Amino acid sequence: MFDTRFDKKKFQTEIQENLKNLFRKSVEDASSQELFQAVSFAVKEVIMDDWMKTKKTEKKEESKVVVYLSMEFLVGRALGNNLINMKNYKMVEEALDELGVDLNALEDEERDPALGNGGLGRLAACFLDSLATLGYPAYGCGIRYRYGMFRQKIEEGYQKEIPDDWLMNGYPFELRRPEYTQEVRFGGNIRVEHDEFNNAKFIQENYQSVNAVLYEIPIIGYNNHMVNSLCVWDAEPIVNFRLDSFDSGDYYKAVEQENVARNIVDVLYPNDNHYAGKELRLKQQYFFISASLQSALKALKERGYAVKEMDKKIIFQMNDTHPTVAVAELMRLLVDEEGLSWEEAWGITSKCCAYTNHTIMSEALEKWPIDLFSRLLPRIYQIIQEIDRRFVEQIHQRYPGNEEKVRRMSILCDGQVRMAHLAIAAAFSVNGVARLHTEILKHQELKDFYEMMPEKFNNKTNGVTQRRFLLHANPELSNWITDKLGTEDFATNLELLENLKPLADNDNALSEFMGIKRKNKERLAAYIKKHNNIEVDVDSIFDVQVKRLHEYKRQLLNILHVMYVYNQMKEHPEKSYYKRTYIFGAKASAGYTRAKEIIKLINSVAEVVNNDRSINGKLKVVFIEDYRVSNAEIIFAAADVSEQISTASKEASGTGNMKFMMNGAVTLGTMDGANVEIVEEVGRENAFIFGLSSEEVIHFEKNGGYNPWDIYNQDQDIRKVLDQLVDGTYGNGDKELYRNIYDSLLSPKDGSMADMYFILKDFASYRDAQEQVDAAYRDQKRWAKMALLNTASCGKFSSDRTIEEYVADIWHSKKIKVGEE
Ligand code: 26W
Repeated sequence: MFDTRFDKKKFQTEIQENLKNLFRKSVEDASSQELFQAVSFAVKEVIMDDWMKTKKTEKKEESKVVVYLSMEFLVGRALGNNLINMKNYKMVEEALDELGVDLNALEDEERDPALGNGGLGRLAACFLDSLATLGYPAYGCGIRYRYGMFRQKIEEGYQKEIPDDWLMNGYPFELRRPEYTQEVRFGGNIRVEHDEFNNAKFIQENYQSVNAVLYEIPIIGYNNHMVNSLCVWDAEPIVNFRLDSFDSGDYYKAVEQENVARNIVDVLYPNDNHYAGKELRLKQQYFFISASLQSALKALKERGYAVKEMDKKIIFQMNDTHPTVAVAELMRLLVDEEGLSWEEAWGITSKCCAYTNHTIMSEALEKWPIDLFSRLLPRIYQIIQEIDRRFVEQIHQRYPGNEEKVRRMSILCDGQVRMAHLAIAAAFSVNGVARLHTEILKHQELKDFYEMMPEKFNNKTNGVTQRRFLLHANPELSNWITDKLGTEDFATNLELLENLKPLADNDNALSEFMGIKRKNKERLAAYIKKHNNIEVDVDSIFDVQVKRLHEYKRQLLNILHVMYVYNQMKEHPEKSYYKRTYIFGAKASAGYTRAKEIIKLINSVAEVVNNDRSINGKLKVVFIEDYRVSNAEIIFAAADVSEQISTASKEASGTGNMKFMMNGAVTLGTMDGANVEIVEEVGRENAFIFGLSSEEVIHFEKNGGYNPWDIYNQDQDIRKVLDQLVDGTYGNGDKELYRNIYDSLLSPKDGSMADMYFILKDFASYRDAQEQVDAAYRDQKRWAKMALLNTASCGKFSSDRTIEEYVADIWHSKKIKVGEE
């Protein structure tokens, strides 16, 4: 079904007009990039009507709006996804075909807007897609980074970071909205004045300020004409002096302002799960939060509401602690600017703000040094002091004389501002992102807070959007499902996939299903041939681990196991091994040395293994360069095995695991994050589970770990693999190349716990699970059944379900319908 409002002829004319106006060219002499631009602008033109209608309806219905505050929105390419959601993909494909243009090739001309690191940013993008699809008025608020996540090049096995100049050719879908510009102030000092009633007024002086300029990106609902906005802020200097009449003081001030503005939105911090405490990052945080909150307040008033009604009309969802300064900024706006009393303002703030926790990794916790914080945000710091004073009073009341509690829970402590504590003290809702994660928060990490305020805590298991990760990423499978179910409704109701379950006993259906997997493997094999110049066999098992490189995610366990398998093949050539292609994709934070060493190791192993003719190509290792949303879509569709092997308790949820499952890959994983719930849905017999449980891990951690030397001494195969790290096998003769990795597993030089992530402890169990994978795949029918049942059981993991839970338990917002008129 096509959208009737999309006229093919008109659309073609529009493209030609755009080519003429933008580039003075016709279809015949335009480049692919120019065509991409012209087509995107033609699509945007259609979007505009729905966008205007959505805003009108939202105002008319007096909707409560969700404001999703996030430092990251990893939206991925827009063109194809927008067409899918507008239900015009096929029609545009046809229209372009008639002009002799290939839509697929145009899609590849779009740079990924990489305004995020990994899970947290991509989750935000999935949520926006679901909000629009379900009909909830919502705004994403974030930063328009000039440079997004760096592009990764692999040179001689090492990661090189290349700046991501994603705006190089312009971004056709954004809209600049200078009329919504907000001023944001930094630094200076606070002067207190008293009015005739002795009310204190707080005046910020000698500050530097910048303009926040709004860009809107349309977020299109699926088949419902709803268009929400992703609002991203750019920084510009405030120029308010005349060149002909400035005195030198003004001039220098103006140049200074320009400098403050210039670098704020320059670049996304590429740290995932690691806090670095950089002043510029705090600037970024306050910059987008102040701009977003000021404009929310303005919009509220413009719609004719009293400030005191704010909690009925707006909800701020804080995506991790990164936007938590919102709590204090809202208090400032309400108290200093709107003249509310502290109590009134706190009542509103705590009813408007909710907080999502995405990690228990202690090194990820944001704690700002007080001197830095108070220098940059003097008034905000005062407000946090008052919030802390009152919070500590509450703790005292509840636990009289318990100074230890106060020390553990206060917001300000040891010269630092603890952002998570600020978030929990202020928010009415604190949620984790998978059941296990929430339980760990309640009973370990945030135990004190849960004990004092249990009513705030709740779980919202993550989900992903099937529009991008099934419909767009895997059209073959989507069409097949449509055919089998006799409906496309799974696009908005993923639970319908359950009706595929009977097909698990239908030989025909199973072979069709695996036929589609094969086609998708061919597509990935072609990508690999083109980018890596490696031939991979589509009949081999595609065993995939793609995600950020982090020690807790244990790519190291995976590659050590590959080294083990390779040794086995060499030592026992008589044994049979099912052909396997191990596929990795991962970016390491620029400053994360260990992570970079692991990338180098993976590439070194690939080099040795892929060029060893004696193993007859039974084993291939591929490292996919520059893993990002666009190539992820190709990868998920082609995977047989989904590696989700984090140390139990460390992965809050994982969302890649869900994307693999949706596309019929079988999980090989630990009982961590959302894997627990995946296994619950698909059945333990349709996954490969191994390793320590989260309780066991936590128990070992509390008792100082375990002794990895016992394993080294007892298991000769593991010993051999470890020795190979330091005997030059994979170092081109350099024995020192992987010494640090070796030491981290057996005897860390920095006094930290040996094998902190229990890689050797879980190795034997992982090896067993891998052998089970091998055996299961040999039985093609059994495998097909498992794979199909994974797709059929993924219904729970739609972000539509997640969003409905947020609405029911936290946001309480209402759907709107954007009319045809
Ligand atoms: C301050 C540095 C920093 C940067 C990013 C700290 C923490 C983060 C993120 C919270 C890390 C992150 O992306 N966490 C992931 O969030 C996903 C969405 O909920 C989960 O699925 C992943 O398990 C979790 O690692």
